[in-house]
Amino acid sequence: MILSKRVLILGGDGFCGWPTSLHLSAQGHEVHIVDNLVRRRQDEELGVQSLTPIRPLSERLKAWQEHSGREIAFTALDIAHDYGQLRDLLAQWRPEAIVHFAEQRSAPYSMKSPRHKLYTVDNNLNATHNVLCAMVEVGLETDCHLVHLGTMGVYGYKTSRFKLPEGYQKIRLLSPDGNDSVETEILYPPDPGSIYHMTKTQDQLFFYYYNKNDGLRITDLHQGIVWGTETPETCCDERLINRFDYDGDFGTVLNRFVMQAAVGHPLTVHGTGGQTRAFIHIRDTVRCIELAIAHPPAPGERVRVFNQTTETHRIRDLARLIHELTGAPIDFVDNPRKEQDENELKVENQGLQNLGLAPITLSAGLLAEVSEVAARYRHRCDLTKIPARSRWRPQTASCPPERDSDPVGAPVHSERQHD
Ligand code: NAD
Ligand code: USQ
Repeated sequence: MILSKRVLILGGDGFCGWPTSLHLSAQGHEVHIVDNLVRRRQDEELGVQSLTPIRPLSERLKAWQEHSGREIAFTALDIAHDYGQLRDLLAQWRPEAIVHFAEQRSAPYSMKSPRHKLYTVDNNLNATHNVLCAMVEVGLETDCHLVHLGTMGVYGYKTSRFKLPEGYQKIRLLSPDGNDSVETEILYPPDPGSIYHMTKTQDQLFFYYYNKNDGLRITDLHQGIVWGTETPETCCDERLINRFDYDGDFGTVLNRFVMQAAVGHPLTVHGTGGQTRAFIHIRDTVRCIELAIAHPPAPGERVRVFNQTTETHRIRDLARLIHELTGAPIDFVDNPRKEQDENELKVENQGLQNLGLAPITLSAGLLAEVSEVAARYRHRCDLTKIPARSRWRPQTASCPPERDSDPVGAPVHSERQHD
């Protein structure tokens, strides 16, 4: 039997947050979404829309109530800048679990221009720190559990002889003369590959500090690339449909390949496609969050880290698979990113499985499901938005800089409330 909890979902209007909110509500939890809807404004900034027709949040919530009889509350607030409102909400509602999705999550978006770098750092670091600081200010050290969505990218993508551990690395410290040594465990050395990924490595230090100093109970989920789009809850009414990002900034690789095949666009493999990455299906994302909430770390326990990923794949192998299934041609394009052309990746991921996760892995049936959604809405695709134009290396004359616009149509440094 599920023990019902009050769960605050920060970023509950997003790609992972929306299906998670519905899933937890369906499980009997009392769910309250906080979101400043910046992701919808980023679509406007980029001149693109989710492939699927996502409804305004108020309509989504009404549809869920009609469908399930369950209510999800919503507070519009910028957790990176409206500290006072966030603190007051925590004080009044006293969540037993907080799920923190509310960060700028695209690596290409974070590298578009200096202003996008500033925005990503300002938004993500202040968002995470405000949550932690507010939890302490209102006395949620032991009664509440923070579940954060981190990324596999904190470890970097260098080939290692060993499996990536779940967060911590055993090391042996040598005395300067080499005659003495002591064994200890440290956070795995961070190696971010973009400004976005760097913010997630900084989040880890915030968690380490607030856990050590204030005893906050925290789970950091290092999630791989999420693919798929629908969960049992989002597909039961078109008004509940999840977003499907396909553009060069927010679209992620596997969903992009599937939709590219559906709209007749060549599959855009960056470089040799020898990059190996970690993946998880959206239905497993929501299940992992459910499991993390059900199993909080004990009071006094260090930050718990799980690798929230079920499988690894090389990008060109995924392209070949989609090619075999659909006949779509493969285009090996210049890689706009600075990343290793080829890497191996072995990942420890037993933690969530030990809590009960039965992984969903890549299959033709699941790909067909994504393909069916992509085909249904292909008339909404703007083909000009497919190429990835955000570049990691300095611009050259043949590659004009992207528009250095204000990322969200508001001052990057908006005034903070420190009351
Ligand atoms: P998303 O952009 O679709 O959703 C994020 C949500 O947070 C949006 O609704 C946005 O409006 C909101 N938000 C952002 N900043 C906010 C702020 N300051 N105040 C209030 N709301 C704010 O992203 P997603 O794909 O759902 O990812 C959610 C989390 O999971 C992110 O932290 C991301 O780093 C992590 N993650 C995602 C993936 C993936 O493949 N999508 C993989 C690994 C980890
Ligand atoms: N790639 C292509 N072709 C494309 C798009 C991407 O070859 O059309 C390549 C990229 O160069 C990269 C890999 O595919 O090597 C993955 O790119 P991605 O855009 O799918 O994923 P990434 O930028 O790593 O970010 C996504 C999410 C992010 C999350 C991360 C998990 O946007 O929020 O943290 O996946 S991880 O990759 O494990 O760090």
